[in-house]
Amino acid sequence: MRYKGIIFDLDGVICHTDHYHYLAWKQLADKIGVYFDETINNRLRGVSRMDSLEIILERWTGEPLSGEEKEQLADEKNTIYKELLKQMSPKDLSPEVKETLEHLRTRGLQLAIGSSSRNARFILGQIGLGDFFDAISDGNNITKSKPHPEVFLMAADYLKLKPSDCLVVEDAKAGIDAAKAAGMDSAAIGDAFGYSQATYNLFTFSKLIQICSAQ
Ligand code: B16
Ligand code: MG
Repeated sequence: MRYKGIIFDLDGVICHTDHYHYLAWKQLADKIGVYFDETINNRLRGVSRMDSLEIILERWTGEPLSGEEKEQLADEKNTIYKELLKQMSPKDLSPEVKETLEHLRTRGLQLAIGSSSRNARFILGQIGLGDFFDAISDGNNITKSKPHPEVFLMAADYLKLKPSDCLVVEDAKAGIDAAKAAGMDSAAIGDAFGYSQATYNLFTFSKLIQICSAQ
């Protein structure tokens, strides 16, 4: 097989927490009087919590905020977001994603998560995949967010695989760029579909089986 491991982004690939991110940021933005909409929210895909806040604060017109104040705002958003995540359950994992993951495992592939989120383990638990992946590289083990390759290089390292043996599945252009910077092939889905830097485009998640079956 062409690959030995697959590294999956979480939000926008395995499940959809993007709307919860939107609702939580929107609540915070409304509170501090900053304009925020779905288009701005799209720029937050794959971006770390603090970098997301910086994007939202591009429209902030008040006095410059201190690092501590920014941390407080990010914490406030995360509290709202985590409360929303409690609604998630195994019903938020689509049968197509579940069956494809199980099939890929039976083919002997190593499967990992490569997510910018610091809530990745909680989300995986909510959707019933708490013990499924062979490795999890997330926002808690990285210092630089996508498009920096760190999150995927760490995932490959946890799997004990060379980057060139790994395929990354991503919904964010920043994530596709991160895969390329890591020396990994990538498959773009959702918002990243059609992005020129991706190795493959996934019209549907199950198309991964075909890609991985090729020599
Ligand atoms: P948290 P992914 C990313 O997840 C989200 O796409 C992005 O919108 C979010 O800001 C980031 O995680 C950090 O999330 O606040 O939970 O640490 O797409 O890399 O799985
Ligand atoms: Mg994503």
